[in-house]
Amino acid sequence: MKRHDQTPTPLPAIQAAHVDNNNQPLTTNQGVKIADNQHSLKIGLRGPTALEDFILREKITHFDHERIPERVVHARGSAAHGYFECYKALTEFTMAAPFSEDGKCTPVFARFSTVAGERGSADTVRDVRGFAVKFYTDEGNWDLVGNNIPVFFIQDAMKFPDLVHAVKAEPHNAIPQASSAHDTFWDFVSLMPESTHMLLWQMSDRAIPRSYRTMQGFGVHTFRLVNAQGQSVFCKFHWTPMAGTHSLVWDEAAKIIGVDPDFHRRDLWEAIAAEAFPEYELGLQIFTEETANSFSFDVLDPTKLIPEEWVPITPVGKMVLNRNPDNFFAETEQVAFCTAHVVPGIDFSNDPLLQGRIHSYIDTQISRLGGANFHEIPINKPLAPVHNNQRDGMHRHEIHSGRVNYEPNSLAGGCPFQTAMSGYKSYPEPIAADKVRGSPELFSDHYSQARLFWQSQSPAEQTHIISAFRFELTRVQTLAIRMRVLSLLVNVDGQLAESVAKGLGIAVPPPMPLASTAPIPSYPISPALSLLSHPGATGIATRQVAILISNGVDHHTVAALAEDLRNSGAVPTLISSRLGNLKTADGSTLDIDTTLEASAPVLYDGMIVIQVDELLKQNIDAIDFVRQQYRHCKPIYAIASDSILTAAGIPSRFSDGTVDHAMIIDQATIQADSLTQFKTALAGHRSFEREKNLLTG
Ligand code: HDD
Repeated sequence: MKRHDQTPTPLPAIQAAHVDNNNQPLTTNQGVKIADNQHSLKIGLRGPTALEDFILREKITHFDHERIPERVVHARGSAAHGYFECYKALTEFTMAAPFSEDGKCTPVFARFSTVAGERGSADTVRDVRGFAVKFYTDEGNWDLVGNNIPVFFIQDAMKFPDLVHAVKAEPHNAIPQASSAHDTFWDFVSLMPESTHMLLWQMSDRAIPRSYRTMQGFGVHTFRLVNAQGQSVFCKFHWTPMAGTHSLVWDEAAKIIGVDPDFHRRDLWEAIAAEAFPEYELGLQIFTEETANSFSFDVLDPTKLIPEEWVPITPVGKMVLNRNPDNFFAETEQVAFCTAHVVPGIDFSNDPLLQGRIHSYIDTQISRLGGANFHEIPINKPLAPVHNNQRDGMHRHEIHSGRVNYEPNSLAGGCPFQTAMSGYKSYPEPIAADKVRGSPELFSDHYSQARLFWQSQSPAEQTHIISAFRFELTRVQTLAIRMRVLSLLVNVDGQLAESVAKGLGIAVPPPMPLASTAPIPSYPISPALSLLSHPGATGIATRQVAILISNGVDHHTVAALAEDLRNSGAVPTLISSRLGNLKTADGSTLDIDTTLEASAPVLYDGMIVIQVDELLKQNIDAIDFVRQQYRHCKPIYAIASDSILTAAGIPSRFSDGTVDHAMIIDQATIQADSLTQFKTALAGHRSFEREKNLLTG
């Protein structure tokens, strides 16, 4: 696919499988037309149903088997089609097909997910997010199965089932759903000091993204790139959203779980439907084995990252998601990502977590998708032709003719044949070592990078991390577990441990003994680790704006505002206490989009409240709406509505007297300057300074 050919057309395998029911008669699965789809076949109108009713039986039997096992982790997810465009050929480092030519485009399917919750759980829970991308390259499928956090809880795949058992709902009562805030999770991680770094990320705002469109993605492990000459370098993969990195605040995330459990799914779907296509830049940290050996940590340890200041990120291309799936089950549910799916030019490192994953993903699809032929499901079919002697198995679709299903053969002219030159060759890494169970000495420093992350956060982000630890550990019922977590945190930062302990009403315990006597490496602060360092696009495209109005509002003002916002790409929604036509000052009417009863402040990135009447001013839902917008640090533009701000107890200044620039008040009508100020605040996403007024303790 070339750069000019990026129209969002379905992949050939999906196109071929597409069914169009338009103007078609209803049939059975055998293609027999159905005369009556309302009644079963009965012996007399009031009699029993005949066993011979093959139409009823086929329909019910199929229905009875409509569900497949959900993913054991990452069950809840949403996906989209798109393409990856390579900026410049990367042949110096890799022969991987997506990077072979300047401007080359490769079709992709990306699935974003939470980890712990079940398929029907809510989107905005505190959790790591999966960020999996299937590249349909002309050399076969390559799956980059990453997360939105660049490190992981454990260092070795051997511990993965334990980690997942601990974080999922507890086995005796299946509580809690999609939450790490319970004893078994914290019991496990407090006994696994290697989790500490990841825990800080998980308690940070990274774990409550505003949107799948505003979170980063990481390949996590060190991978290998291999060029056509067989030379190899190490590489880490980074996705950065062009829309910037933005998160929710916890109180808001928790409320969205109730008011719109599909918040992220809807957001992704609606953005693509509105042609505000989500874009992510792919960047690589490329480094040699010698460079890797100079680090104070081991690049095979997935609980460590390489600070950008040590190895810069080279942008190599961008992914654009431009088409929603046609069918959730056929595509999003049946897509099978496997870390083992690599193409020539991409190879593994010996990271013991990655090594275990290479097995797990193919294995899990076999029970999830009902057999070894899951690669034949349209969404999983490579664009590159498939020819081999693998045969039979459940649900085989392909029909191979002839008597030869082995290699070498002479009866089929030796076909299909091995391609010694262009076929996949594993990098011939020389290894001379004993067969052992254990981990390298450098794996035992569990705190320096946790400290690096902590120290690189802005004050607001640090405050949120403290609150998250307090929330989760308050939910934990066993005091000894709380104490053990604190003893890990002391090794990260005394102030952090103290602030968390204060919320728990306990004294800071002694630090957890270190696992090694090796000197502790120190890292300079890495500003790139703060979410605030990736503001992204400056505009307000796709931002949701609530416009709260009541009878008597000036029609022209509302229309002009809505149009201005729409022209900037934002999505205004007119809200009032009732649906239907609202009477404006000039006697005309305005169509209301939704009501205070049916909507919620947490669904909007900012709000405008215009000329509220006496009734709305006293409406508890309206007051609460404004108050929550304030509490969640979102911009509020009040036009002739300061009375409702007063009713909600909202100040326009911070406690130290300085101006809150996300709180804009006009006494009479809309002012151009104020609107610009509101839009700037909306583009900035949040005014965390406001927390000065909000935080206690
Ligand atoms: Fe995993 C799914 C990401 C460690 C075993 N994983 C899964 C998905 C993502 C990740 C994004 C969902 C893919 C989709 O959308 O279908 N997993 C990661 C990352 C890891 C990681 C970034 C560490 C760096 N995973 C990991 C380990 C193992 C697994 C160590 C096992 C040894 N992961 C699985 C799995 C899943 C899975 C059981 C469940 C469903 C699936 O594979 O298709 O095989």
